[in-house]
Amino acid sequence: MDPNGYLYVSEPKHNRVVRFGPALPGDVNGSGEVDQADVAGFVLALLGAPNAPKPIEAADMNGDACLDGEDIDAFLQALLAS
Ligand SMILES: [Ca+2]
Ligand SMILES: [Ca+2]
Repeated sequence: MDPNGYLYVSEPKHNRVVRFGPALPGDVNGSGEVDQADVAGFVLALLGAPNAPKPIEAADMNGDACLDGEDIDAFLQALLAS
């Protein structure tokens, strides 16, 4: 995912790169907004649970490519701002 929140998925078979986005940080269920429905998925992603929603990068709030406690604050703020 690039700094603007776009997600790139390459399709070598079709010789192209598909761009998704902009992805909304914290919107782990892809509904277009960060709300209470994202809380469970965010926690699962944070814990690295096998049934976490994909892409788990959606839960990476600060864009440092890892999910950790530093993302919790930003997630809560996005949640409260919704
Ligand atoms: Ca959502
Ligand atoms: Ca992070």
